[in-house]
Amino acid sequence: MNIIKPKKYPTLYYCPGHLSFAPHVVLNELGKPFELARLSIKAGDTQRESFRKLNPKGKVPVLITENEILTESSAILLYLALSHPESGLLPPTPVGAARAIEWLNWLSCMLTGVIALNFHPSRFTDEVESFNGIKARGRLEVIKVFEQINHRLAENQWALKEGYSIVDPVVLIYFRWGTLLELDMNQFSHWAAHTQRMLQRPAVQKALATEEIVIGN
Ligand SMILES: N[C@@H](CCC(=O)N[C@@H](CS)C(=O)NCC(=O)O)C(=O)O
Repeated sequence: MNIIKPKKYPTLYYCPGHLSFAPHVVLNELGKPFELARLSIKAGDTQRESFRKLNPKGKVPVLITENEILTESSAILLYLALSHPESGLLPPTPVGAARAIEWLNWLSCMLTGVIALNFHPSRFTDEVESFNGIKARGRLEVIKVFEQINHRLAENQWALKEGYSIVDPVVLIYFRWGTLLELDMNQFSHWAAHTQRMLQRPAVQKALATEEIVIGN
């Protein structure tokens, strides 16, 4: 694959099961043509020089539009929603939009925090013998945050009271990571119900099939 020059716009660079899943779902929801470029983090694709020319941070998602290279899941999601206001994927009120950012910011900070403690203890210490302690602590911290997510999802059908939005696919991918951490995700009953609602959506089903991943314990 020629990483630098996509054939069509927009093109989403993604790795199956990662945060790029959220903009992938949103692109499906919009129902307009787009291209996907699949990368493997495991195989080192995100650290290759060619990819780092697109995103020096070496992370997915990246969205290439005709004029821009966008990085950061929250920015990409916001761009997609704002450029398709008819989709209703972002509430039109200042407070509604702020609530969306509140969620997105919170969730994406988790990646470098409690989630990384579990999946990447080497980012926090060079002492291999400390890895298990960091992971164990990280697990407790994840559970605390997951309880808060569950609590917030008790209030409405979707993350925002206005309805389904760009936030919900991000919430879904964190649910999957909970299952990968072998947490019993059914303990988070409101979140588990949210996941079931998400799984009914054709855009989600299509993204899961394309990425060849499943969600659930
Ligand atoms: N803050 C970024 C985080 C993106 C991120 O951490 N992506 C991970 C996958 S979930 C990644 O691409 N990792 C590749 C690597 O570290 O080589 C965002 O919200 O988009």
